Amino acid sequence: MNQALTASTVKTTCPYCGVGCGVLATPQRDGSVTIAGDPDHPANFGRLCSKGSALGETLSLDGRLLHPEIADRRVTWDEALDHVANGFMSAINTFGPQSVAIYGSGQLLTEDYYLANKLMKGFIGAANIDTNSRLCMASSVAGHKRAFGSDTVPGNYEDLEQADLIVLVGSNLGWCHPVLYQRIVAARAARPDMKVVLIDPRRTVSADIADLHLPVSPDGDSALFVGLLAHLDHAGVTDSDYISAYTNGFEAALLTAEDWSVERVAVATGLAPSAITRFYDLFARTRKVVTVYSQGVNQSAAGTDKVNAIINCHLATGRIGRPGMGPFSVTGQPNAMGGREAGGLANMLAAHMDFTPEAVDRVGRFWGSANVAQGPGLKAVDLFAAMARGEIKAVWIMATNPVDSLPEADAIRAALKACPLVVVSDMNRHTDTMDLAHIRFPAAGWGEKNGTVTNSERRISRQRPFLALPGEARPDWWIIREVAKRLGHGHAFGYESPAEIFAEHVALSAFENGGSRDFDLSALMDADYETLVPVQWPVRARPTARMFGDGKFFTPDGKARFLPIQPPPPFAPAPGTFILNTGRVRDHWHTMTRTGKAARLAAHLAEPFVEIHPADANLRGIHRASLVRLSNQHGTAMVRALITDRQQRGHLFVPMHWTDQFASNGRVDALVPGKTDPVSGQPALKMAQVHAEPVAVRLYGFLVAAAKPTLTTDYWALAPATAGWRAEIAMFEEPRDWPLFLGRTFRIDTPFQSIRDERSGRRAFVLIENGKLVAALYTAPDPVLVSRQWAAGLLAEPDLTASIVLAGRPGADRPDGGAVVCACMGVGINTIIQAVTRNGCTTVEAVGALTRAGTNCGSCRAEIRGIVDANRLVAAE
Ligand SMILES: Nc1nc2c(c(=O)[nH]1)N[C@H]1C(S)=C(S)[C@@H](COP(=O)(O)OP(=O)(O)OC[C@H]3O[C@@H](n4cnc5c(=O)[nH]c(N)nc54)[C@H](O)[C@@H]3O)O[C@H]1N2
Ligand SMILES: Nc1nc2c(c(=O)[nH]1)N[C@H]1C(S)=C(S)[C@@H](COP(=O)(O)OP(=O)(O)OC[C@H]3O[C@@H](n4cnc5c(=O)[nH]c(N)nc54)[C@H](O)[C@@H]3O)O[C@H]1N2
Ligand code: SF4
Ligand SMILES: [Mo]
Repeated sequence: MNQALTASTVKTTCPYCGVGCGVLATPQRDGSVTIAGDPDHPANFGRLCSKGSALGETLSLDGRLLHPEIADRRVTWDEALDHVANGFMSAINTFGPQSVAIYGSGQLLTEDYYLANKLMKGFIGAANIDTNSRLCMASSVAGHKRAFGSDTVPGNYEDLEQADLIVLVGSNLGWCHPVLYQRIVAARAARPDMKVVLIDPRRTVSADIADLHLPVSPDGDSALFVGLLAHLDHAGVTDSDYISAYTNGFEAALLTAEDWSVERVAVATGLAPSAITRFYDLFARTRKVVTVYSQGVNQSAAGTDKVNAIINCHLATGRIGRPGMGPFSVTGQPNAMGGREAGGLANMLAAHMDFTPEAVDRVGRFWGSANVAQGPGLKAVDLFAAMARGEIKAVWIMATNPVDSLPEADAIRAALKACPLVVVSDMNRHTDTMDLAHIRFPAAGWGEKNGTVTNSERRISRQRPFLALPGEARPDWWIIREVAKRLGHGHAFGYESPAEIFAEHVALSAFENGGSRDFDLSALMDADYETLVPVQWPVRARPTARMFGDGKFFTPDGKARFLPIQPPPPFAPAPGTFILNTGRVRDHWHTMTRTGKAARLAAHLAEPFVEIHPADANLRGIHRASLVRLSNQHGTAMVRALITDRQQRGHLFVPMHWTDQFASNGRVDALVPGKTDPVSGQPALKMAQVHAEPVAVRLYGFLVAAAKPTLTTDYWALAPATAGWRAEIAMFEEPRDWPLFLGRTFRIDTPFQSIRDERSGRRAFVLIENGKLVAALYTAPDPVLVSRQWAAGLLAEPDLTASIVLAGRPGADRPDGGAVVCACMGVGINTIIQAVTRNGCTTVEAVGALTRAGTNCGSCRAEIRGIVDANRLVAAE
């Protein structure tokens, strides 16, 4: 158990999404930590979503790396640090500074980022430091810079509440930025005239608040917004005063847009002309419009163009920098924004400065280094390609898991295997990337580390520690400092605390700035780090809630730029293949290193799946809950079929979360090609082409076990249960020797009790010791029908008998709640359906009053509404 650092409540920030909610963490006597939303934090005002609420359940030391390792051997910090410094030094001496690289993450704190960047760009003298934000925010950064001359998000969260129209483009806000979504839901309840349009090929839960859902073809967004620009011009709602006073390039942008009639847009987007016109009219007649966009925009081979196509429409109408209006790129990770500030991207220098000769000189003088990198380094995808070619001799990966999250993930794995020196700093001993490391640094995690993060609305908040550093774990900034010292740069890395690093970051932002750069923290020069309250940048003498309200931009002539956008031709997949789209689910975070520890989060969606349209499934012989093999020239994956008309025909959706730690073959990035946006270098993670075919399974199975099982079946997916583990399995052949199979899987010699139904071929095996369930396995030739929640719950029950467990379903006295919908209150789908069909609930509120579902964080309310709607119809029939 983790040691508490304090007994009192600590104000900190959630380590998940870019909403950046304030969290109150209170360590308890029993070693647990109570988590609550911070009512004073301006991002969430006390709200938390399901992931934030479950943070206390992710803090165990299970699976943590607690000491440094070289080649799987425990070593002292000195040995590990010396080894890394020597390895980097020898690569630099032999092959030059371009032969080494750092690959970081938006989950590093600003202070960590600042030091990693200073070491690489300032003192090693090459710019090969890039970050997973390349997979996330790079197209927004590039689009902002093309339009504004700086990487600036103009608006803030209040704009979302004040807007009369919110356009969500490629954003599943309901699941990915749940508290922001809740703020919109609340604003819309208060002002029912507020409209929401959702632009997403899938009908996601976010459609719940949408007045209009436009199921756009993949990458049809540019055409849609180019057509909108033309429409705004025809409708006479462009703001010519604004355009002439504050912008350049309107004529050229309009010239390219003019050919894009609604009919042409309809062809390029797959949307009905009437739906397009409805959207265009709504946009044209509403002044207060915020366009929120995320990975459906950024993660595309035309991502930067999509960003500028959106910004063009806001500039053309002067709807930017004022209350309730503007383009709003929401950030993904807790410190995606902070990384951009510190220079974590290979094409940025530091503090929002580019590699201009003046900036290189300025930063060199500030850092006291004559060796500052002169130009950009390798962007993530190129960096790993260079590694595959043998050009990168040493790499240091921090707080990211590229073996799972970069495209062509199998090739990434191969590149790392071939790299002479792979250093990984992570909290966990086993991740798919950690498993390839030559040297492992045990990093401090959330609750232990100390520093700052910046959220989507440019608000800097403190992450504060409330737990002691476990074992020999150290914060990332400390590890970087120690390596920097050993590389001979001790004079420039003498920091004793994150506060000192932050102070230098503040000073650099202000250094020779004088209003010439957007990123400016000058008013924080004398701020007390310990008591720093959440504050939005720029932090100058005068507070600035929004940027560009005065029409001044950071381009050389101070004017914003329109970009002429040429939409790409529609994507036509090869005959017989599907377009594979990827993304997130509500209760998991990325590669599940944290959320994969919480049973109640795992209970929402417990295995990797593919969403497929019913007609496509039918055509391919893919049955409900059967297994599907996805394949293309890059790799394969095996996942569960989730047949749903939320998905368009010809499209598939697979979540990005499952790794080799949690499933036999669920890494979706093994299938995604490494194609990138030419401007931003961001990979097109939302578009792969795959074959999908049913898997011939002999036996399906579901198991629960008190101890972690060893899974070797052809398919498996493991998840935590409240008092043990649960797993889905499937086999292409029946085991010849069941006792041997059970013994291997559960590492138990004791014989199991079993039953077999000859007619259906169903079997159940169970082992109970002293009334407690040790393990149970249910198998069947078809997907197993056992209630997962019930069976997983048995692990926590006393006084069990084999017959109860073997029955495979709860007795009549114990209704089966079904798959969990409300993670906070643990309410399952069956309970909600019953509330509708038996108890006559017709609203989410009524269901909440009866079952408590949806009454805590509210993240599941859209799903509850879906269930209510579907079953009200059934009930009425
Ligand atoms: N629960 C949860 N929340 C998270 C995260 C998490 O792992 N789990 N991660 C965080 C991070 S780092 C990020 S970056 C954000 C991402 O947040 P989002 O971008 O909202 O999430 P995604 O699911 O990646 O993708 C959003 C949507 O883009 C759609 N899309 C795909 N192609 C296109 C297209 O061509 N056009 C349009 N218009 N839409 C398209 C997809 O169907 C998908 O619904 O979420 C953050 N929040
Ligand atoms: N197909 C597809 N691929 C995608 C995406 C997609 O939508 N589709 N989304 C992309 C996006 S937007 C993102 S942001 C990436 C995310 O992908 P990753 O960054 O690879 O995912 P994480 O699971 O967040 O990895 C973070 C790692 O850092 C560790 N960690 C956490 N905190 C700390 C810390 O403080 N210090 C250190 N040293 N380690 C820490 C965790 O244990 C974990 O192993 O995935 C990208 N990949
Ligand atoms: S919305 Fe949820 S995941 Fe995002 S910061 Fe807030 S509590 Fe954390
Ligand atoms: Mo992200």
